[in-house]
Amino acid sequence: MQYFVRRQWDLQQREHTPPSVFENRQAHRRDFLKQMGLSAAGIGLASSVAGCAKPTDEEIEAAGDVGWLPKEYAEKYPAKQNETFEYGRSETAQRAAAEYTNFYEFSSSKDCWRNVSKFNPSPWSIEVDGLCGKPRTFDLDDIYNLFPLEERAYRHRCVETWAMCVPWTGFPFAELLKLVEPKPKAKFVAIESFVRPKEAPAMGDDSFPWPYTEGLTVDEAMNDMAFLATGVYGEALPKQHGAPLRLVVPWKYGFKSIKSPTRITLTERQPLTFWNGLKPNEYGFTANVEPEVPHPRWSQATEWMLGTRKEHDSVIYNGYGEQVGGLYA
Ligand SMILES: Nc1nc2c(c(=O)[nH]1)N[C@H]1C(S)=C(S)[C@@H](COP(=O)(O)O)O[C@H]1N2
Ligand SMILES: [Mo]
Repeated sequence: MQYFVRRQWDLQQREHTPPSVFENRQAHRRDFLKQMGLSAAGIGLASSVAGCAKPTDEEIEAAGDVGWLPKEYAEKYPAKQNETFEYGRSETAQRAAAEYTNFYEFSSSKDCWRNVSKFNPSPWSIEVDGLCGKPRTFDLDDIYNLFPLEERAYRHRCVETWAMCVPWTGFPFAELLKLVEPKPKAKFVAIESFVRPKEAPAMGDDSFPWPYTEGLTVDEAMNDMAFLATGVYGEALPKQHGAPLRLVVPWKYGFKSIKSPTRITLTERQPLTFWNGLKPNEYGFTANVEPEVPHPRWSQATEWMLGTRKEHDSVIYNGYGEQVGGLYA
């Protein structure tokens, strides 16, 4: 079976893809249909199917439903701010980050918050297995009890050129891995998300090779920057950000930061991963932020911030070269 997914922007060939292509696909689609000379009726239909009034902050907040985590947890497991991390830019508005998300299990059009109501992130468990001395399964209580939480201000750079600055709450991925004692033979971690088509409507689209999968080398996973986030903006993770927890690898393109994992396997060989398997020429396994290396369909030299659309030059390793450059020397 061939997993070729055609998107309207496959046809767009410019050096710098304008943010509108990623931010407002429906408008882009209308332009595209116009260019193709399609009738006004067709255009009207396309936009009426897609057209939705601008949601209120309350609607977006309610949809994210951070109530999946019992309120007492905030008191029982307070997070300490880690001052070593700074954005070097303005923080992204909470609403802007919650409204525009990539979570293909729920939608491929950024509006995942509209489709997460059936998703139930609690109870949850993560099985850790493969080449390790102490394989085990962690439930949410284990995770909250075992790992002291801290807050880190991180930049995030999606391969599609949008970016955000958000305060994640969580703990280093290394802390979890150390507990299972990886064997020297283990060179990679393979990470797998859930399969719940009844809770995640877009999983019914079987042109995608579900579950979503990602991977890192063990050295990358053990680097202090690799973070497992249980919250953002001082609250539990809204469902569309990857409740109940998600990986954050801020020196790599965003697709490496897998949401809602259920299984982590230590392996000797590089695992097959979701986007790398679908389109290997567009989405590499390593996928470090490298502004000099263009995506085959757009430049990676600049990025634009969610909410403000402010443009910035992109920076090698997303500006985290001091922390992770040694991994690639
Ligand atoms: N399970 C899963 N994880 C995922 C994705 C996804 O579709 N499914 N999208 C990735 C992409 S492309 C990006 S840019 C980030 C986006 O994180 P955010 O939507 O919380 O900002 O999540 C990543 N993690
Ligand atoms: Mo992304």
